[in-house]
Amino acid sequence: MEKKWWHDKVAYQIYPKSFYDSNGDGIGDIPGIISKLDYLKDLGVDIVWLSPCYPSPLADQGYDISDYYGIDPRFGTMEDMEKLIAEAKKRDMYILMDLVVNHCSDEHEWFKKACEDPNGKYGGFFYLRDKEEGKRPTNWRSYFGGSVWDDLPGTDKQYLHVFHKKQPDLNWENPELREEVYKNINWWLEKGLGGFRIDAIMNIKKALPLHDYEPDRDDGLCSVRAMLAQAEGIGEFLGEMRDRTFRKYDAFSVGEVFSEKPEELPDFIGENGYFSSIFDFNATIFGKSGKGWYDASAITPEDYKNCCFQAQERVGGVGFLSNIIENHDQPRGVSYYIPQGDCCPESKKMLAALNFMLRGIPFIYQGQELGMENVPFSSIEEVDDISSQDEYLVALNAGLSPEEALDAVARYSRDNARTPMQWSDEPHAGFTEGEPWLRVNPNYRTINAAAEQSDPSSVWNFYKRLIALRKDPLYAETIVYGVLEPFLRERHNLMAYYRKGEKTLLVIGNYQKKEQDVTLPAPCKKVLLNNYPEVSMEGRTIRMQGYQALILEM
Ligand code: TEU
Ligand code: CA
Repeated sequence: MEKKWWHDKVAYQIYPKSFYDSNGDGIGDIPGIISKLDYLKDLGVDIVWLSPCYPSPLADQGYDISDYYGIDPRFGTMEDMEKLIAEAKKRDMYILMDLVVNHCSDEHEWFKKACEDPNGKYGGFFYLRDKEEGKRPTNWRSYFGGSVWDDLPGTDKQYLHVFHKKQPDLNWENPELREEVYKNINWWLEKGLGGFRIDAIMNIKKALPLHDYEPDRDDGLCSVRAMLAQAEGIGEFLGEMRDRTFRKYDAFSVGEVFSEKPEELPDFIGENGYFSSIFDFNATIFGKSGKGWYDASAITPEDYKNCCFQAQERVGGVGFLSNIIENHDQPRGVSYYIPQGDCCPESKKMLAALNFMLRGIPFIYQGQELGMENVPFSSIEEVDDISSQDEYLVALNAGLSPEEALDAVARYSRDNARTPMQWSDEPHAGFTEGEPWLRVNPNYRTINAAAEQSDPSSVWNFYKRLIALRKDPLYAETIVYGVLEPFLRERHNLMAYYRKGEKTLLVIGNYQKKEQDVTLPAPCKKVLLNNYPEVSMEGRTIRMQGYQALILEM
């Protein structure tokens, strides 16, 4: 396999609105990110992905872009962005921006022009259909609830939006639109970006001609996913985008890809794939229900193990997955993947080790390195996120009581990950000197960067050691390129695997509170990482403590 500059990197996702506020308006900003670059460098991060900071009405927190060539004044200026890229470069770091081109904002000038002249050039940038009284062009339900169709203001047409109504879908079938997208990507890459994370990209190809599918809820609508499953030919768009943009710059591109077909993996992330990498969402989507969040089933340690191993098997040596525990759309991983009541520094570190040592590119979401946890929501009024608000209504409509509905939403709410980063035990966790836009998690007095950086046994320092291990010249080749082989796969609540390359490493996590004995197949040369002070070993049998994680050189 041809080696690429990003293979051995460690990436970190920043949600700008909640990372660090430099000017006291309660909103995180780019100067704030610049001032924390040394913090990230110290941790060992190489690649920083910023969730969107383009001009936006923030209907979906920036995933609704009104100008692809700007920076939202709330986040800073273009000079700030250029400075961020330059400051990152000085530290051998790379900045990725978020490429949100399945849709724009209804406040983008393209959309405004489409409203003025739906039959003109910009009408062709969107999916427009003639409005018929009492009927929608198709019966698809948007990801955020309700029909995907809304009236195109001032016209007798309707437009398609698979997400929020303020996020009209762009028509990728139109070559003029595609040219605009490529021009914009190249414009940013010329500024020295390392690449892009590519949002919701599987939605750009619709199954044509548009038509109804079998309804899947009482609302008479069907999930837009039913249509996507029938869409063919997305590769033509993705290959063209790669050739016209990323490839020329040797840029890193990581796709938010939910529904690729297994046989298409080589096209997506193989040598000369459409993307450098795609996220592994196998554990993220486990147990989710077509009915809504309220109907989802919990994920157990066994499920988590199987999800990771299945994804690893599927990809094998074809390419590189990007491995995540959480992101801005998910609850906090430690609250989600660790059985209720067992969330503690040891279990957080175990989850970190098990995920981080998988083959692929590790992505850390801001605060994950501190072991930040879900938020104790006490009322739906405290929830800002549009997706959570919709899911609350879905749960109520399904007959749940308000308490039960809140409970379901609290477990999955995207706001769990969106509360301000916990920097210190100062007011508002040191995130802002003003009033934060979203309430800080009350546990910031104990879970915060300042406290953890000075505590050698903290979750933060464990992450730092994991990253250092990945970069250790003795082990880097094995951790980056070595094959993954499950060990004692059938053993209940044990997740263990080999990484075999120049060296042989064994990663073992006792995924439960109870201790459990593990007999090694061969002598262990060295303990590379341990989330406990000691290893209790008799002969070749290790008595693993509750949630103990070990990385051994064999
Ligand atoms: O998410 C795409 C996506 O599939 C989401 O619908 C996801 O399932 C949902 O957030 C769960 O509630 C991307 C972005 O990551 C997300 O923040 C945006 O809201 C969305 O695209 C629209 O741009
Ligand atoms: Ca600010």
